[in-house]
Amino acid sequence: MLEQDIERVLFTEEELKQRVKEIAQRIDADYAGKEPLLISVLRGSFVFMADLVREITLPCTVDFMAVSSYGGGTTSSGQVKIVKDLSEQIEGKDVLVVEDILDSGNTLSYLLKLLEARHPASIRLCTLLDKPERRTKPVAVQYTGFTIPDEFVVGYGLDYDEKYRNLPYIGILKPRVYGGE
Ligand code: PRP
Ligand code: 7HP
Repeated sequence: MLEQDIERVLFTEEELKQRVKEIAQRIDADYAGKEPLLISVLRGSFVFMADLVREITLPCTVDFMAVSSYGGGTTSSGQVKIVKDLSEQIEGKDVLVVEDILDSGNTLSYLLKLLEARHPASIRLCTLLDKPERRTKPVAVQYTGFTIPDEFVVGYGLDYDEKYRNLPYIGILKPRVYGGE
């Protein structure tokens, strides 16, 4: 069972639902009269994206990009790989990048630069979780769900070694699972 590897629940399903709704309301207000393109950074953000987009009432479109920098471990390798690029052009569009977690900033500083070079009308970042203590590269973020301490978390799309993404809540993983104390 996945449950036995969880040290403690950080955010319950209900707390996540409530926060996602609040973020969607801000997005609705900020993008009124516009038609934002939401870009989900796979794989981790697929659950958050699916919930967020259903709380947004504005007309919007979605696209997906897959990047990887963690390999199988709990720290970024520093090397960002584009595994799948967008299906559509973003030039002239109001782009909102949707992520599950901002940690070292390595992935997003790379990705935002890459997307800016394609000349969107605007680009903003929405992350469900932010771990500011771990930041090594500065990243400007406009929408944050929760600021969390430096603990390795899983669930609601977030993985360790590709597992735990299907937990409906976010929990701290027991360090023994990844060879910690
Ligand atoms: C996770 C997460 C972010 C990145 C954040 O992706 O989805 O993209 O790490 O970490 P950083 O700020 O230290 O770069 P991961 O590489 O684990 O891939 P995944 O989305 O497939 O889980
Ligand atoms: C990436 C990542 N993936 C899952 N849980 C965390 O705490 C993470 N930080 N960075």
